[in-house]
Amino acid sequence: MSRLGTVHQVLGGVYQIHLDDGSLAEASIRGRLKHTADPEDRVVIGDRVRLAGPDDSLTIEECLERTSRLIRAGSGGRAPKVMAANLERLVVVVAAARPDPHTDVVDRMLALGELGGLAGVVIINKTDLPDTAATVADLKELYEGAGYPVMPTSAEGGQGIEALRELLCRGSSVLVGPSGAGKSTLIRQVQPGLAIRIGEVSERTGGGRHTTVSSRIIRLECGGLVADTPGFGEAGLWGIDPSEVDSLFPEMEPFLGACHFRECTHVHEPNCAVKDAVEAGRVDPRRYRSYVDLQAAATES
Ligand SMILES: Nc1nc2c(ncn2[C@@H]2O[C@H](COP(=O)(O)OP(=O)(O)OP(=O)(O)O)[C@@H](O)[C@H]2O)c(=O)[nH]1
Ligand SMILES: [Mg+2]
Ligand SMILES: [Zn+2]
Repeated sequence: MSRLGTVHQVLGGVYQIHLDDGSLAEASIRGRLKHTADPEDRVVIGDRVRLAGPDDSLTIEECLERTSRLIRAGSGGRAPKVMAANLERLVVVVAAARPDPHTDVVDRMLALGELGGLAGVVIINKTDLPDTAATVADLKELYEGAGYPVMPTSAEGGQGIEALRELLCRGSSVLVGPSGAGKSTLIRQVQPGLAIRIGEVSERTGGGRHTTVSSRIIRLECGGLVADTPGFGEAGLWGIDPSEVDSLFPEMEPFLGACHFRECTHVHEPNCAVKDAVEAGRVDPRRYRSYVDLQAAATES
């Protein structure tokens, strides 16, 4: 008899499963699924799986079709990495300072979410730190202008934690963002007492120390599912055609049909509606720059 469950954590080849009957179990995986080269076939957190075998030695027999996926391209020739499956929302966490936010990194993460079918939200954390008001206002304007909800938070001062709790208690979310931005700390603010490791920020670099080393899904007492992931900086797009990159930038959408050339890449063509929109201040030049970078990366790969 087969049973269904959801993968909540993968550690050293052991899969922690929340079975649909409410119980927890560990499972191993069949060789065929383990050695697959296609990232679409690698079993990751969030995956719905069919299991077989006795309770004390369950095996994952099959991975069901995904409703969303977070896949980033491998850097330096490494294989693409699936980070999470079937989650509804991508919450990009950056710090207003320590570490300083980089909009190109945020843009790439949001694009990964768009590509995988997750709804993007931007959290600007550490608003308690001195001299960050201008940065917070700037990022808020930038990402609200692009169509994303933006929530300033402070795990220290409590700002925005109630709103974040409301967000995370609904449906399922995956938190991504640079190491040290405060992803794990925020989850613990939402549910105090949760056993979750928090790191320090390096005095020297202002960056984090990669405290969270493996992704896992936490079921909050309020019912929400939240995946905490290790911080990562580079996040290339995987498996996208260069001509589709513009569809990952929601604020460009209104202009996409209006370029002179039907196959316009919005980079070097004349009479480009997207470039006109940038000129007219309707698309932020930083977002456009990120678009150009991702477009070029997709063309190379
Ligand atoms: N001042 C301030 N510090 C914070 C805030 N949130 C988190 N921190 C601190 O930032 C450091 C890093 O927090 P973590 O929660 O470990 O960061 P992370 O994003 O999970 O990092 P990785 O697991 O390495 O990806 C810790 O020292 C936290 O106490 C905040 O709102 N304000
Ligand atoms: Mg962490
Ligand atoms: Zn164009």
